[in-house]
Amino acid sequence: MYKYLDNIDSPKDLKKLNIDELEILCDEIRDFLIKTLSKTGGHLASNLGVVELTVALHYVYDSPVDKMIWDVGHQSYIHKILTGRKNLIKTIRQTDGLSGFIKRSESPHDIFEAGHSSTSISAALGIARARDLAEEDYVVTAIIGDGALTGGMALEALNDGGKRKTNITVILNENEMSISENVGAISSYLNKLRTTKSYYKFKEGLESLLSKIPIIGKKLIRLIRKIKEGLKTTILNGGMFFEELGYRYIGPVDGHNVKSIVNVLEKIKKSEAPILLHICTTKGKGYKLAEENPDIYHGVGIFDIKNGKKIIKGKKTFSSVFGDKLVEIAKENNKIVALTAAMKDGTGLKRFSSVFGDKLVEIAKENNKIVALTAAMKDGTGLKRFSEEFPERFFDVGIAEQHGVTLAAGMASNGLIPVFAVYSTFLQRGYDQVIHDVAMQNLHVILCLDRAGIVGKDGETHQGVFDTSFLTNIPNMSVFTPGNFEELEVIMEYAVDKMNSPVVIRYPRGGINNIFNIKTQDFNPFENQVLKKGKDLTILTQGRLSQDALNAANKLQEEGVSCELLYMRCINPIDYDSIINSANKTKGILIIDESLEDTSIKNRIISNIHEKSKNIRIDYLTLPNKFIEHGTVEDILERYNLSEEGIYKKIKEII
Ligand SMILES: Cc1ncc(C[n+]2csc(CCOP(=O)(O)OP(=O)(O)O)c2C)c(N)n1
Repeated sequence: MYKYLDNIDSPKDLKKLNIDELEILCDEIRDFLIKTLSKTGGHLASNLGVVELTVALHYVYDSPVDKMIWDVGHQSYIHKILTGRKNLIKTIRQTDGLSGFIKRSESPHDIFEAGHSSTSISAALGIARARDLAEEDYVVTAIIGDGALTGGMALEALNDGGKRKTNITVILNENEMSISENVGAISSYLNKLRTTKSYYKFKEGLESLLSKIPIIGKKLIRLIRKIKEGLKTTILNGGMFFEELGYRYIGPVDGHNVKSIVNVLEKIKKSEAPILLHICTTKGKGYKLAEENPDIYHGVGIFDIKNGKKIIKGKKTFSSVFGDKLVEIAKENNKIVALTAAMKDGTGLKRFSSVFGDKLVEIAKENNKIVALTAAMKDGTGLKRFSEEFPERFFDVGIAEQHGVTLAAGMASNGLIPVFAVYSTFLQRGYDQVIHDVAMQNLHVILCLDRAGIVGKDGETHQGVFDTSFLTNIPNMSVFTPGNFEELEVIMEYAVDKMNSPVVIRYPRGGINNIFNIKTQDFNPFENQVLKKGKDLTILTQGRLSQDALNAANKLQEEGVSCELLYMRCINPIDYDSIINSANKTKGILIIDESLEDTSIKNRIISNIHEKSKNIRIDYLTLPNKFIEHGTVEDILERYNLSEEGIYKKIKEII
């Protein structure tokens, strides 16, 4: 039971409180967030950092008339709480629950959707220019973190907005962190500003002091305003970068002092000029473990509030039950030893990201041409170890995927072998660079695409379901889709040692339990592998769905249906010969692909096969042609029949 929070169902209720009560409300919100997110998981640290800011914004401004645009949107939970969704926060990121990001369909207070970073200033400018053309009057505010400010788009927008003097407020939430520590020269500059005295306070204080001096005081203020530029340069120097770009710089303001923020927002509310308000916050504020480890608590699963320990929930697998039981037995019996044949991680404890990271360290030890790149995703992509072992060969470019790709191209053109680990969805940002800077020059850049396919709780903005279409149409580009950890390792070796052209290696979030026998010795990675022979239907699979397909085929075998399973490890170029050979025998193909119907490789296969043979029936099982919603990976795959059961049913339907 919360004294104030319980009574807040909309920003109107918030406005009934006085400023002292706001402070108590902030404490209540923190408590509510920690307790709720410990049971659901989510972006805890980022949200704890913006409690006071969000409360102040909704206290001073009149949402949704005044518009707030949240960059990335991962820090919008308090905004959701204050705009009528408090009781649904417990469903956040769950299947059929609230989105973890801004969603226009959820509330009129959600103005502009995101998930990828650095878009808020451009969107705010667009909204403000539409307002101005319609001669309307309301406040437009972009709220952007110092991490997101490293993205090129944010700087493009600042550049545009400052010149045209579009009336928006940019609130820069500086906490010195992206997901891991923030990088780059602007970050160092902000850091310096953080330690300077508040320019805003000083200037306001000075002006109010002078205004008290009769007659001469006003003249002095005018004079001071006139020599403002010089004064700033010589004495204050605060925010000059932003002032030069055309913004009135205000700050730094303590982002955990709700009174100060309310005070500043009240003052700038009526401003006609573009403003950059710099607030300083602590990521994870109010939960000691998150303050100490903001990177770990950036996005968390379910955890124990007392000690921060992860609580792993989910379906039990035979493997995990076996593993737990074996430990229990071994404690009692010291004769027990455990053996495995390269399948230590079938239990899902290991992830593709960590296998990738460890393998890259191993390869880099032997080959000093290897360099690793990330766009602010060192931890997520598994590059932490590499960054520690080879700091001089590791490059975090900030949230700047475009720059990352071209930087890699430059490195490759001068003899290095760059490996850029990037999430499938974020590489969408670097598409032109992949074509124009990497592929066209046929450079040996290795793009390791993590989170390919369905990613789960992050939903629409993060699903890795487009790269299969946008990367497999590029000349010179080879695209591999390893189906288990061991195959990832051998493909990485192959890409480094045997190739001298652009390579993509795409793999899903987490781990998989593919137990089928993928050839990893004396193999040609461009050829499909026959996993099971059959005569009734050819099934084409790749990546993580292959095991489900094999299980379904085996089950059908018992019912007298014999499927031939072709495992594709490379989806560009496609090994059409093996497909046509098999299909000439079975007269039917089922293509299974975890991409959208229209982005799937099925389209290329269908047109190629139909050119060669008209009497082969082709069916497919893909995701539907829409932006795929959030939910657990299992729920989403099951929902769209990309599961053992779904594949089984589809084959039966065809046969
Ligand atoms: C284009 C893009 N690349 C990477 C990410 C992954 N990502 C999500 S939040 C984040 C850090 C953002 O830092 P900041 O803007 O400072 O916000 P904070 O969480 O620190 O408040 C990153 C890198 C993303 N959302 N978009």
